[in-house]
Amino acid sequence: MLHRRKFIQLSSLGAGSLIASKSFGIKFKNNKVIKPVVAATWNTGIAANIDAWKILSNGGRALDAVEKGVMVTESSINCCVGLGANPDRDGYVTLDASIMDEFGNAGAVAAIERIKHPISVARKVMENTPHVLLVGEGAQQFAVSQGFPLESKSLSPEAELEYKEWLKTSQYKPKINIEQTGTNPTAFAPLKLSNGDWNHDTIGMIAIDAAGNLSGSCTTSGMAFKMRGRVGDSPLIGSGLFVDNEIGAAVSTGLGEEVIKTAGTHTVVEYMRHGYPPEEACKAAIQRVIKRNSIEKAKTFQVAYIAINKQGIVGGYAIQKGFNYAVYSNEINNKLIDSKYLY
Ligand code: SD4
Repeated sequence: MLHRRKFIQLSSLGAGSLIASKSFGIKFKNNKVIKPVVAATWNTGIAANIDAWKILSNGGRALDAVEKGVMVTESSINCCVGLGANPDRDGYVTLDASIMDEFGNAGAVAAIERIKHPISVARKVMENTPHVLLVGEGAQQFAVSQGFPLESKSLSPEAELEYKEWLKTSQYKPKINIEQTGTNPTAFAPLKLSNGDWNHDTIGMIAIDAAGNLSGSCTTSGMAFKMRGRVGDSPLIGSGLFVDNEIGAAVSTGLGEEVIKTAGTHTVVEYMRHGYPPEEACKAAIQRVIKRNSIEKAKTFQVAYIAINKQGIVGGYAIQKGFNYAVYSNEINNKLIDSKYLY
């Protein structure tokens, strides 16, 4: 339950339209709900939102929007997500994805290879199996059985170049989501040096549809040059993605190990259940990550969350400067928003 003093602080932070009910549900003082709304992580969220918005603005289901939206990013061979992304340290591109609908159904795949749209396989896991998560070869076999074509093993030209460069030293120091150059150029080196367009490898998307239902999706190639078999937060329900249609939805990006250890997105949604507005809920979950690390250590990696509540309000928070997310609604016409951050 939200303590009185904390609630007063939140109210002064602009949370005045929310009250926490005795049953932990959230009631809004005014009944205004902004819908539909879609939000997606990073600048790649702009293109993804456009396809999601086509569905939402036509009265479509949030689940369809969050699947179709992130498929745009998965298809882009010059991007960070999907088969065009950097491989693991043995040279294989392995992908993770998860999806959740308004009924709390969930599906996910991890370490899947040679499949262009892991998010759609995750949806098939949710809809056509009694399971939540399929991994590796089994996930690939399932995808093929569902009609997904097996794509080529070869790396994209850009990933090939980066991998060859990495092989020169083969240092096992995955760099992730560090957007600022900072004072220590090694620790803060961006993942992608050439055009600066992206230096992250995940897209997370959350949406509320015209019917007021929530869904979310998350898809990633994980860390570049990761250990073979490494799985991050993105396909783990409650870590990379969580949706509770009574409360809200959240997705994460950043160093997956830290998100997993704090059950990141479930934590965000639970803060919202206790009355925190989305931005404050994300901040509180980020503080949980900091709490189990020294500040010095936390300054060397990135974790970021975005969240949406039942009122259609979107917020985000990150450890480091440089995280952004795109929001599309009737009021906000697909705008990239710089996230607030701790350091
Ligand atoms: C992971 N969270 O596999 C993902 C990586 C990420 O932008 O978000 N990259 O740990």
